[in-house]
Amino acid sequence: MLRRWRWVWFGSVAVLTLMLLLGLSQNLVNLYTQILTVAGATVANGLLGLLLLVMLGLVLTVGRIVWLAGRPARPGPKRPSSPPSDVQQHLEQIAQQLAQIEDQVTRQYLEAQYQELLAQQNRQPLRLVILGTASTGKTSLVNTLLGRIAGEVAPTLGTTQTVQVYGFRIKGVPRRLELMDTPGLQEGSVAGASREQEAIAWAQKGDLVIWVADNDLRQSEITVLVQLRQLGKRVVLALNKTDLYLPADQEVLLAQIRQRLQGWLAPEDVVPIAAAPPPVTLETGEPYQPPVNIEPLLQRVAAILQTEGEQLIAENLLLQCRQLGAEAQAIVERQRRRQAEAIVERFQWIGAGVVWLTPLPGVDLLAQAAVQAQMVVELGQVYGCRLSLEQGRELALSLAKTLTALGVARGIASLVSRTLKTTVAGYVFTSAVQSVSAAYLTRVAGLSFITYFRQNQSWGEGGMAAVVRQQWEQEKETLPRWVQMAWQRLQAGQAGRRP
Ligand SMILES: Nc1nc2c(ncn2[C@@H]2O[C@H](COP(=O)(O)OP(=O)(O)OP(=O)(O)O)[C@@H](O)[C@H]2O)c(=O)[nH]1
Ligand SMILES: [Mg+2]
Repeated sequence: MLRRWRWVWFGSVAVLTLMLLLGLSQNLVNLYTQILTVAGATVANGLLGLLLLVMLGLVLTVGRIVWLAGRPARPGPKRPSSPPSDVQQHLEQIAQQLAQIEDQVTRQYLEAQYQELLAQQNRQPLRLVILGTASTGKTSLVNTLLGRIAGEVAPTLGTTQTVQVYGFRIKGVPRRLELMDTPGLQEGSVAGASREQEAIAWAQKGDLVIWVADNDLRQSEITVLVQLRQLGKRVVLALNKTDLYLPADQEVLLAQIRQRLQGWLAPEDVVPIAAAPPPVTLETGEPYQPPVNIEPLLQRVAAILQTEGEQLIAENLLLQCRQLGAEAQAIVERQRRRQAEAIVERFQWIGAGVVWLTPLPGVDLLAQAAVQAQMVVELGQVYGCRLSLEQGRELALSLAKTLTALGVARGIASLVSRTLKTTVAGYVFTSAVQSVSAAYLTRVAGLSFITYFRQNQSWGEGGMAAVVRQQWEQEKETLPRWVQMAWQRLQAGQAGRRP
C-alpha cells in the first residue's frame, strides 16, 4: 500500500519537472541561436552540452530527494523490553490492598515487606541460602567458600543459631553474591523448631538454595526440599563429607539421592563435596589430611548463575510479590468478612424488629426483601461493588424466592417454632416465632450474599440455590442455640417498644 503511494508521489513530481523542462526548452533554443551567431558553433554546442549535463544532474538529485521523501519511515532501534510487567502489576495491586488494611500494626508490618520488595527491584547481590539438617557441614562449607573462619563449626547439633550473611563472589559470575548460613533443620529442641522455620523462610526468599546433606535423605528432608521446588526455588544438593565414603559407596549414595529426588532435581544438581574433612590417622600411624573438594559445587553453581542468574532473581521477585499479595489479600478478606458479618448481624435484628412491631400472618418475604435491600447494598460496598437500592431489592427478592422455593423459609419457621415452644408461651408466641424466623432468614440471606460478593458478584457453578442450600446446611446445627439467644435479645431490646 505504502509502496504504491510512493510511486504516485514520484510520478507526479516527475511529470511536473518534465513540464518545467519543456517550458525551459524554448528559452534554451533562443539562447543557443544567440550564442551561435555571436561565438560560433563550437562554443554554442559546448555550452549547450554543459547546460544539459547540469540539468540532468539537477533532475537526478531532485528525483532522489523525492524518492527518499516518499519512503515509509523505518522502525527505530528496538528498545530493550521493560522489566517484567507482572512484577509491576503485582506491586500496584499489593499497594492497593495495603491501603485497605485497617489494622495499623498489620499494615505497617506488610508495608515494610512491600518497601523491601520495591528495593529488591534494583537489587544487586544474588542470594545463595545454605540449608540442610543440623551438623551436615553448612558452616564448614561457608568457611571454605569464603576462605576464612567466618562461623563456628562443631560436631554438636545446633551450632549456628541465627542466620549469617556474607558477601561473596564466584569466578565467572559478574553479580555480587550473598551467602547465607542458616541454623540446621531437625535439630531436635523447641528453640530449634523456630530456628528451622526461620531458615526455611530465608530459603524461600533466596534466589538459589544449596542443600547440604551428609548422608542419604530422610523423608522429612525430602518433604522440605520438594516444598521449595514446588514454590519454584532452584535447589542444588551438595552431598558433604564424601571423604568418609569409599569411591564406590559414594557413587551408590549419590545414585540413591538422585533417585529419591527424581522429578524434583536434575541428576547434575546433586554434587559430591568434602567441605572440611578433618585429618585422620592412617593404618600406618601416619597423619593424613584428606583433600578439601568443593569444586563440583562451585562449577555447578557458577553454571547455573551464568545461565539462569537473572531469571532466578526475576522469578524470585515475582514469587515474593505473589506471596505478599496473597498475605495482604487474606488479611483484607478477613477484614471484609468481619465488616460484612457485622452488617448481617445489624440487619437481622432490624428484620426481626420490623416483624415484631407489625406482626403479619406468616413470614412476609416482601417486607423482608425491603429490609434486605439495604443490607445487600451495604454488603456490596464492603466488597467494592456499587449497587443501587433497586438492584439490592431485586437481588434480595430473588434470594427470598429461592429461600421459599427450596423450603428453607418454611424449614426455619418450623425449627424456630419447635425451639421456642418450650420457652415462649401465650399470645406473644406467634410474633416471637415470626420475628426470630425473620431474623434468621435475613441471616441466611446475608451470609449467602457475602459468598456472592466475595466471588466477585457470582453465585458460582451451582447458582444461587446451591449457595443458599450450603449456607442453610452450615447454619442449621447452631440454630436452636441461636434462637434462644435471639429471643432473649428481642425480649430485652424490643419487647418494651411493642404496641
Ligand atoms: N568428615 C567430614 N566432616 C566434616 C566435613 N565438613 C564438616 N564436617 C564436620 O561436621 C561437623 C558439623 O559441621 P558444621 O559446619 O558445624 O555443621 P552445620 O551444618 O553448620 O551445623 P549446625 O550449625 O549445627 O546446623 C563438624 O564436626 C565438622 O568438622 C567434611 O567435609 N568431612
Ligand atoms: Mg552451622
